[in-house]
Amino acid sequence: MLKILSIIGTIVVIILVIIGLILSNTTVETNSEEQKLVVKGDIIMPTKVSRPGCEEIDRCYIPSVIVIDSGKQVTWVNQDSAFHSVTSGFYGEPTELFDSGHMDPFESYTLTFDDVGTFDYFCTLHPWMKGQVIVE
Ligand SMILES: [Cu+2]
Repeated sequence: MLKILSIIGTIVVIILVIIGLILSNTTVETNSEEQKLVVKGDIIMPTKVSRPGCEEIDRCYIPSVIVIDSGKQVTWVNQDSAFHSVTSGFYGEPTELFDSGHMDPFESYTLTFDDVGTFDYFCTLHPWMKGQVIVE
Protein backbone atom coordinates (compact mmCIF):
# COMPACT_ATOMS: atom_id res chain seq x y z
CA MET A 1 0.00 0.00 0.00
CA LEU A 2 2.81 2.43 0.95
CA LYS A 3 4.64 1.53 -2.25
CA ILE A 4 1.58 2.36 -4.36
CA LEU A 5 1.17 5.67 -2.50
CA SER A 6 4.81 6.64 -3.05
CA ILE A 7 4.57 5.71 -6.76
CA ILE A 8 1.42 7.82 -7.13
CA GLY A 9 3.15 10.64 -5.22
CA THR A 10 6.14 10.50 -7.58
CA ILE A 11 3.88 10.56 -10.63
CA VAL A 12 1.97 13.57 -9.25
CA VAL A 13 5.25 15.44 -8.64
CA ILE A 14 6.45 14.67 -12.20
CA ILE A 15 3.12 15.88 -13.66
CA LEU A 16 3.32 19.09 -11.59
CA VAL A 17 6.89 19.75 -12.79
CA ILE A 18 5.83 19.20 -16.43
CA ILE A 19 2.84 21.56 -16.01
CA GLY A 20 5.19 24.11 -14.41
CA LEU A 21 7.59 23.88 -17.37
CA ILE A 22 4.75 24.26 -19.90
CA LEU A 23 3.39 27.31 -18.06
CA SER A 24 6.82 28.98 -17.80
CA ASN A 25 7.46 28.39 -21.53
CA THR A 26 4.10 29.91 -22.39
CA THR A 27 4.95 32.99 -20.32
CA VAL A 28 8.27 33.45 -22.13
CA GLU A 29 6.57 33.14 -25.54
CA THR A 30 3.93 35.71 -24.59
CA ASN A 31 6.64 38.14 -23.52
CA SER A 32 8.57 37.83 -26.78
CA GLU A 33 5.32 38.32 -28.76
CA GLU A 34 4.71 41.55 -26.83
CA GLN A 35 8.24 42.74 -27.54
CA LYS A 36 7.73 42.19 -31.27
CA LEU A 37 4.78 44.60 -31.20
CA VAL A 38 6.92 47.36 -29.72
CA VAL A 39 9.12 48.41 -32.62
CA LYS A 40 11.56 51.11 -31.68
CA GLY A 41 11.80 53.81 -34.30
CA ASP A 42 13.67 57.03 -34.90
CA ILE A 43 10.55 58.82 -36.08
CA ILE A 44 6.99 57.98 -35.07
CA MET A 45 3.64 58.86 -36.54
CA PRO A 46 1.61 59.33 -33.39
CA THR A 47 -2.12 58.78 -32.93
CA LYS A 48 -4.77 61.08 -34.42
CA VAL A 49 -2.53 62.67 -37.06
CA SER A 50 -5.00 61.57 -39.75
CA ARG A 51 -6.93 64.72 -38.89
CA PRO A 52 -5.42 68.18 -39.43
CA GLY A 53 -3.97 69.96 -36.42
CA CYS A 54 -0.71 68.13 -35.77
CA GLU A 55 1.12 70.51 -38.15
CA GLU A 56 0.24 73.44 -35.87
CA ILE A 57 2.22 71.91 -33.01
CA ASP A 58 4.81 70.19 -35.24
CA ARG A 59 3.79 66.68 -34.15
CA CYS A 60 2.72 64.89 -37.36
CA TYR A 61 6.04 63.06 -37.53
CA ILE A 62 8.02 63.08 -34.28
CA PRO A 63 10.56 64.53 -34.70
CA SER A 64 9.58 66.28 -37.93
CA VAL A 65 13.24 67.08 -38.65
CA ILE A 66 16.01 64.56 -38.04
CA VAL A 67 19.72 65.09 -38.67
CA ILE A 68 21.84 62.00 -39.36
CA ASP A 69 25.29 61.14 -40.69
CA SER A 70 25.43 59.76 -44.21
CA GLY A 71 25.25 55.97 -44.38
CA LYS A 72 22.91 55.79 -41.37
CA GLN A 73 19.43 54.32 -41.24
CA VAL A 74 16.20 55.99 -40.26
CA THR A 75 13.20 53.97 -39.11
CA TRP A 76 9.67 55.32 -39.11
CA VAL A 77 6.97 53.62 -37.05
CA ASN A 78 3.28 54.16 -37.58
CA GLN A 79 1.82 54.26 -34.07
CA ASP A 80 -1.54 55.50 -35.30
CA SER A 81 -4.61 53.37 -36.02
CA ALA A 82 -4.81 54.82 -39.56
CA PHE A 83 -2.66 54.26 -42.65
CA HIS A 84 0.19 56.69 -43.31
CA SER A 85 3.11 56.90 -45.69
CA VAL A 86 6.65 58.23 -45.88
CA THR A 87 6.97 59.61 -49.41
CA SER A 88 9.80 61.79 -50.71
CA GLY A 89 9.04 65.31 -51.90
CA PHE A 90 6.01 67.43 -51.21
CA TYR A 91 2.30 66.73 -51.56
CA GLY A 92 1.51 67.03 -55.27
CA GLU A 93 5.25 67.05 -56.10
CA PRO A 94 6.70 63.66 -55.10
CA THR A 95 10.39 63.28 -55.98
CA GLU A 96 10.19 59.48 -56.32
CA LEU A 97 13.35 58.95 -54.27
CA PHE A 98 11.52 56.81 -51.74
CA ASP A 99 7.99 55.77 -50.87
CA SER A 100 6.90 53.47 -48.08
CA GLY A 101 3.46 52.92 -49.59
CA HIS A 102 0.55 52.70 -47.17
CA MET A 103 1.89 51.70 -43.77
CA ASP A 104 -0.44 49.66 -41.59
CA PRO A 105 -0.82 50.51 -37.91
CA PHE A 106 2.40 49.52 -36.08
CA GLU A 107 4.23 48.84 -39.34
CA SER A 108 7.73 50.27 -39.65
CA TYR A 109 9.74 51.50 -42.63
CA THR A 110 13.54 51.77 -42.68
CA LEU A 111 15.72 53.62 -45.14
CA THR A 112 19.47 54.08 -45.43
CA PHE A 113 20.63 57.54 -46.48
CA ASP A 114 23.98 57.51 -48.28
CA ASP A 115 23.77 60.88 -50.05
CA VAL A 116 24.29 64.14 -48.20
CA GLY A 117 21.40 66.57 -48.50
CA THR A 118 18.00 67.59 -47.26
CA PHE A 119 15.21 65.14 -48.00
CA ASP A 120 11.66 66.40 -47.62
CA TYR A 121 8.89 63.88 -47.27
CA PHE A 122 5.16 63.81 -46.67
CA CYS A 123 2.18 61.50 -46.24
CA THR A 124 0.24 60.77 -49.43
CA LEU A 125 -2.99 60.40 -47.43
CA HIS A 126 -2.69 63.49 -45.23
CA PRO A 127 -1.19 66.55 -46.98
CA TRP A 128 -0.52 68.35 -43.67
CA MET A 129 1.96 65.65 -42.57
CA LYS A 130 5.46 66.79 -43.53
CA GLY A 131 8.96 65.92 -42.41
CA GLN A 132 12.59 66.32 -43.28
CA VAL A 133 15.70 64.13 -43.09
CA ILE A 134 18.92 66.12 -43.15
CA VAL A 135 21.95 63.98 -44.04
CA GLU A 136 25.37 65.42 -43.21
CU1 LIG B 1 -0.82 60.17 -42.92
